[in-house]
Amino acid sequence: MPANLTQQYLKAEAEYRRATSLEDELRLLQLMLRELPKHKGTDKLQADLKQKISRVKRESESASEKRTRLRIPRQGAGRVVLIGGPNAGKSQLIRSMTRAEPEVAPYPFTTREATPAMMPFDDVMVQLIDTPPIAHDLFDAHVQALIRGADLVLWLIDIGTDDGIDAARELQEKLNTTKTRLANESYLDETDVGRTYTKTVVVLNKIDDAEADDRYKMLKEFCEYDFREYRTSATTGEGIEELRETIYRALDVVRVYTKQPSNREADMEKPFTVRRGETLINVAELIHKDLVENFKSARIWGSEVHPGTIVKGDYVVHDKDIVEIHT
Ligand SMILES: Nc1nc2c(ncn2[C@@H]2O[C@H](COP(=O)(O)OP(=O)(O)OP(=O)(O)O)[C@@H](O)[C@H]2O)c(=O)[nH]1
Ligand SMILES: [Mg+2]
Repeated sequence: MPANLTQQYLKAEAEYRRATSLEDELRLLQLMLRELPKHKGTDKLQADLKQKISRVKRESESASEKRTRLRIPRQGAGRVVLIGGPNAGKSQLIRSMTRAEPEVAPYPFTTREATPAMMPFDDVMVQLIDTPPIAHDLFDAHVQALIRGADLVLWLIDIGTDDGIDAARELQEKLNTTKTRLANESYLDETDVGRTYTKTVVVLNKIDDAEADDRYKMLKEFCEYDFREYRTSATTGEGIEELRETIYRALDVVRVYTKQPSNREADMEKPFTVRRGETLINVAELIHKDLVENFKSARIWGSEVHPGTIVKGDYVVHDKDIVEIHT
């Protein structure tokens, strides 16, 4: 018996074959099932569709489980995400700035999953996240989410090989197809809901290569951007200290040390960090939620006040303030 498939069915089927996400596959399979004329001649097709639908549902469930598992908790004074084309040196840079030892290899696509590491700067720690490469056919949804939630993006460009220049352009084109964008400062686009811009600096890596200067000129011809640029060699260590300081400064945080009312000395080992312009209450939130509820006043020792000045919760903290909170 002929199936007499409708135009709507055939259209949905054609779209299904081109679908690139599980969500689209599911939606189109369900549409096909609805559009399918129900009679003896389509029994087998109906069964096939139902089977495919349950398979796609199972797959998308496990994909979302995986995403949840991959969620990386925020730690330290800020979150910095390293992105770049394949082989740019992201993992090597993480190795030279932290104690982590991600796999580094002379071939592309070595890093498969986003992985956090902690970078020390003075007496604070900053979270750096290594990511899988971005290429014309590859931009992990998890990496997109990480960029959107980052305080700073380091965009690594490989000026040690000609491929690095092509890869930089590919990354830029790929990003332009998404609602995730890079900019000099972070902000939300008010005219396009959901589009976010994340503060970014460019890291020109592999400056130890003999032809790095020529490649930089080539890069400027092929790739337009106005981010601040830093030059590094992740293998020799050149430029790394400057980059470390740049990262810390870009986060624009202040350090606050706490002192217990019963102790003479403050704990100068481990500061709390808040964004510049934030108040004592924001500091209290980091220490303990009870402290916020029961907050009465605080005494401050620091560069901007007389020693031991008594203040309220709306006091804007300064770098290296010592605070003694009273409840
Ligand atoms: N000469 C030179 N080689 C470098 C530098 N940084 C990284 N490399 C080399 O470049 C290759 C790739 O480094 P990775 O750190 O694995 O690159 P990646 O960006 O993490 O690569 P994927 O994980 O595949 O995206 C390795 O052979 C590194 O030793 C550098 O500054 N100079
Ligand atoms: Mg890597």
